Amino acid sequence: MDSFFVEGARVWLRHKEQLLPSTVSSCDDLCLVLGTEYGKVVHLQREDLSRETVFLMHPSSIHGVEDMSTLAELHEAAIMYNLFTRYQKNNIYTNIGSILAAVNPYKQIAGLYDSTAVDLYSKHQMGELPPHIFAVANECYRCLWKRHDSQCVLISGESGAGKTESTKLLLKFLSVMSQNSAGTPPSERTTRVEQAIVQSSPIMEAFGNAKTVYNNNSSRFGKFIQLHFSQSGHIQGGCIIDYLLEKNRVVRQNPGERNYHIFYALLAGADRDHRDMYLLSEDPELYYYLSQSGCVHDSSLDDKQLFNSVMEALKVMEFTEEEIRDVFKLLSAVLQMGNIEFMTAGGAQITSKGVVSNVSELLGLDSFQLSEVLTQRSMILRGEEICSPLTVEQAVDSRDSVAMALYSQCFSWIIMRINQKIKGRDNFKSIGILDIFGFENFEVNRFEQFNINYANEKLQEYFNKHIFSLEQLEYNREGIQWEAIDWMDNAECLDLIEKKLGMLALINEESRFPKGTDYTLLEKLHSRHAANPYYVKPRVTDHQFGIKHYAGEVLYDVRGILEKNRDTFRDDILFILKDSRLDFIYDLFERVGSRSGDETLKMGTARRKPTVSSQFRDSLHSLMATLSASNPFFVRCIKPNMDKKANQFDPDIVLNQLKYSGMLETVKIRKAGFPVRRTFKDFYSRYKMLLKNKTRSDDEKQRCSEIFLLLDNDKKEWKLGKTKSGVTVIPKQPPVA
Ligand code: AOV
Ligand code: MG
Repeated sequence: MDSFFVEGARVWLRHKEQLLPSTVSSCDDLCLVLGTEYGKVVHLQREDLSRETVFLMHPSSIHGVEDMSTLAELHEAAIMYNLFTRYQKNNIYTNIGSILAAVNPYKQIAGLYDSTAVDLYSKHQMGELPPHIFAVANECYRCLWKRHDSQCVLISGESGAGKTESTKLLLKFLSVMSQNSAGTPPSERTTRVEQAIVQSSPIMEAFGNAKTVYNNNSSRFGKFIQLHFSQSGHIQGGCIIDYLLEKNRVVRQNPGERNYHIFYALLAGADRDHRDMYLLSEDPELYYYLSQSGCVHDSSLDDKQLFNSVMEALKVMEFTEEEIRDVFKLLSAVLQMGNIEFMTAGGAQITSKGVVSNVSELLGLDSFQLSEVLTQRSMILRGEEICSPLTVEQAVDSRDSVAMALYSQCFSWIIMRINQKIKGRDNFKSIGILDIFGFENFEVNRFEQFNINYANEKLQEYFNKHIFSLEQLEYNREGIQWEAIDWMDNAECLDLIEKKLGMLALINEESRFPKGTDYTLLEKLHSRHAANPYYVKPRVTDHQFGIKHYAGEVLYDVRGILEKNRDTFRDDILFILKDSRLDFIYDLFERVGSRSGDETLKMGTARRKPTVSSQFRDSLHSLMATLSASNPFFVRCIKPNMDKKANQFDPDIVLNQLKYSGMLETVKIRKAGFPVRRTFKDFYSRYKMLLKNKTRSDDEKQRCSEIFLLLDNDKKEWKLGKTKSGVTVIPKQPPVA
């Protein structure tokens, strides 16, 4: 009898194109019964069996490994099963060489991130302790001195995979390292900056995160946080760059989703006196901007507690009472703005006068002027003012555009204030952490998803470049032979989007074209790109185009794209906002147009205002340039299920992510390659004591070879190139003599 027919044997079962990890639960002469680890029972007739359909599992797969590159079996199923067995034991982190895979546990795991863990990981080198986000942070910190260049951590994964939580953990670890850094004690300023950086998270999340179908705390903007360190290891300053807040959410949300957290927090947390001051009610249902989606509460979100933590953070960041009041008044004005209603009477008329007067009071505007500007449009033509009435639909649009402008200007102002607070010297090296909005594919995808997915595509390109292209290049350069690995390149998809005459160019061209409409855009997209293998022209609908992204095919609704891309704001509206009695509102809009790069609201100036997508493309390109100048660490967040639930590992969901992120190829390249590379000189000086002065050679390469032979006589784990030595794992550092 074959050995794998023993009851309890661990095997792989090939089933419908998949390999399923299984255990033999019974077997007799006729039939074999297998229980798969993911919960299925499969009966097989003995005559069906061949070595192809069921084969024994390697012990490394059975027991699980901390580093995927030590798995003996190289297929996606083995990688996934390794994640699964570890996940079941609450080991959510796994290494793939120097890359960290993190499976979202959707629960708090006791002790995983407490101060003991921080302390432990800060005292050990990478590889000495189980894989952990703190190990990445620690290595990153040490590399500031080891490698003499700036570092960055790039966190990827689809919406809800755990990027933002990982970012906060990195910040937490680094700020403790900064506090405990040897040498001079941290200055008072350092401590303040550290505190402010940690406290900026609750503020940014309250204003920039919201509940979506994929994530109850979904980042609706991207951010790149740079921490500047001093030579002695303290954080001496920081800087946050934000990317493309989804401002449309302020006025519209999909069913089951919410507006930005801060609105609900304000209603739940402000006391009566404050609510009176802000002219606010307690009940979110009363506000159209909050109630339209049918979701105002979520059991996982504690709005009142969020309010308290935001208040505390605002105080730590030294926002003044007055500033806080100004911001809340603006938020209240936005909410009430949504309740302004119109009817038709020879053009739009406002039916809710009381609401307009509240909004005007909160914004320091003249109520009459506000009503006028919402219901008619005035233009100066040959020195004369000409007014034309708006339809109800246009009036609603103008109302919504004011709400969005107020909110997005306020968001930028908050980021600016945070940056003022954490600004410091940057005379040594920095660590940058990138946390963007993850890949999304909703039922209806719009301009926002197009940009979000484009950003993810860029990040994947950067990953590919580092993990595959540059790696290959280095082996060639060093003259080291190795087996090439076939990886999925997304360059063509990116070309479709951003190259000359690509989709972005078409969208921008059509945005500039006065007669351009969403439909003329769609026609052009179809006619120019229909033949591109990454472009999808849906057969049935007449308002969609699609892209085959690295993470899956997404159909986008063309309706509204041009307007969002043009992002124009009427001059007459801007004018009355600048006329506000309140310094805060005046300042928010006064800056518009006067600062470079912040011209998003101004229209009709001699210089053409850049479109949203061209600005976004430029900011992504400049981000990539910054990243290319630093040494990257990669964290791959993985979502175990679509239900946001703990202890639920859905193999199909995970497998898909492993596939599109190129995890198998990553494991292969890590396994085939020599990820730890040092120049001969560097390697020799670090490990020379192992030779105990016995070397006879003057040649650095020869000396390195002697050290390696001592460590691994079989020559399996190292290779010597032209200028560098490559090792599969970091050799244990010899004790300092
Ligand atoms: P994202 O940043 O990747 O999505 P988050 O970091 O917001 O995802 O994670 C989503 C949710 O998963 C969090 O609110 C937590 O409830 C849970 N979670 C994630 N990581 C952990 C962890 N390490 N431990 C415990 N719970 C965790 V988006 O921003 O939508 O792309 O735009
Ligand atoms: Mg996030």
